[in-house]
Amino acid sequence: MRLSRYFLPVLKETPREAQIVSHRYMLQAGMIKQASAGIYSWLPLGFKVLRKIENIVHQEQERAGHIAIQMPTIQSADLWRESGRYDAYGEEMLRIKDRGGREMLFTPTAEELVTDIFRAHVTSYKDLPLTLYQIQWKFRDEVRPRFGVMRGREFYMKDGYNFDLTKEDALHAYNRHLVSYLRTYERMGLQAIPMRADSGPIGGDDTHEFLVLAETGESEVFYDSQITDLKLGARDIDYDDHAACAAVLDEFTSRYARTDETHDEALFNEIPEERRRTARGIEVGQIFYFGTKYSEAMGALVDDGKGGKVPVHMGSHGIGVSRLLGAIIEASHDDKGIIWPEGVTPFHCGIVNLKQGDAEADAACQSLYDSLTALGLEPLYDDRDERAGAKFGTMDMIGLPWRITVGPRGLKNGVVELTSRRTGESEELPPADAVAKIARIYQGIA
Ligand code: P5A
Repeated sequence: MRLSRYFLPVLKETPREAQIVSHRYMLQAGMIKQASAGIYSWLPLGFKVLRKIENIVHQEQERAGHIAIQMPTIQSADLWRESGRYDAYGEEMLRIKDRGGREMLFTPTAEELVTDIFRAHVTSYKDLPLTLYQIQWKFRDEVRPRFGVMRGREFYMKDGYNFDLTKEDALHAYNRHLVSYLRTYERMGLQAIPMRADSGPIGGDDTHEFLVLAETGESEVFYDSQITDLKLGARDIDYDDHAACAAVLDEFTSRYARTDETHDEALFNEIPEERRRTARGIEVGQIFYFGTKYSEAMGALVDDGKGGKVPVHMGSHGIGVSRLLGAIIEASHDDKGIIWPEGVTPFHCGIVNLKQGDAEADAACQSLYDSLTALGLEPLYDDRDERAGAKFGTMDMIGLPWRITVGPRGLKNGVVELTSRRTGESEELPPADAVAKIARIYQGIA
């Protein structure tokens, strides 16, 4: 993409309404624009990152054997009456009437709708296990929408639902989700710690939230510092292997880590004092096992193979896809702007032409652009007629991990400059070597 033809409305001034850095940078980098309280338009740069995050989520869901569907955002109140949640959900639910006076709502989550799909089509244990998921907009009329996409009213969520014959199988689905979530967050450059939590309006006893530690997080968390040493890394866990998934759950949840909802001071104090940590965290996901809560209420039964009909065991699992943009920025920025991890960056690298209009510099930039593009990479070429300082400022704010700077002086010696956004370190090298280096960095990522 050439910056002169792109739509990147970078703000010169610091937006006053933003209280936390991710919100400020998302506005300043021209990623989002507020439409009304807690509701945002996604501008090109923000939309690109949202799509990258969404793709990672899809890939990891598919790897775990989960099947994508798409359910509507507007649902009938009748279904929610069957589960008893229409009244129980309270003011967070946006309720709408259609022209016939029928009560509808904008989905805050979709346990009821997916259970309705299941009961219409699945009648036998032979069709289990089954996990259906979607990535879809949700609406919750939060009392205090704030911090931009962190706590929106409209937000983008991956929501998945497992259907199993037995509790044991459903607990395997729970563990499998835990493993796949750890992988998903690590690919985005995040450490998200599973913590025992409270199930709230979704229900059930078993539930873990995934928290990214950040000073601006809304949740207070208590944990054993040893937990931050854990990493899934390159381990290739077989998602069908119950014992292997359960072992990961044990490894990642055996140490004390809880949100304030479930915090137990006495248990916490059993950890050696030097390992006790109190901090704040951003909740980027949550997994639930709630058994037959919805299947019993809504009659989602299957033949059990022994002549009987039994309600299926279920759980649901959510990732805050739009919130993740905020969480990643909170975890990865400096005072000049965002620093995108390679896995989610909107463009793979920037090309800065220090002397637009100079025949040699223009040709070198164009050639770099073509070579990178031919390799399947997406560069953002700042071809505007602007001062170098302004070009660097924009690149630093929007946070592309790599920048190639091209100027007549370097070109005389046959070199361009390659700079890491994270470390600030630069090296001079021939253009072809810069391209090769960037291609190597993104191998297996892009
Ligand atoms: C699990 C999927 C559920 O709704 N039902 C379907 C279950 N879980 S949850 O914890 O309530 O939400 C899942 C994740 O969505 C994100 N989230 C939000 N993101 C932005 N703004 C909001 N107002 C908001 N509310 C929830 C969180 O990341 C949460 O973990």
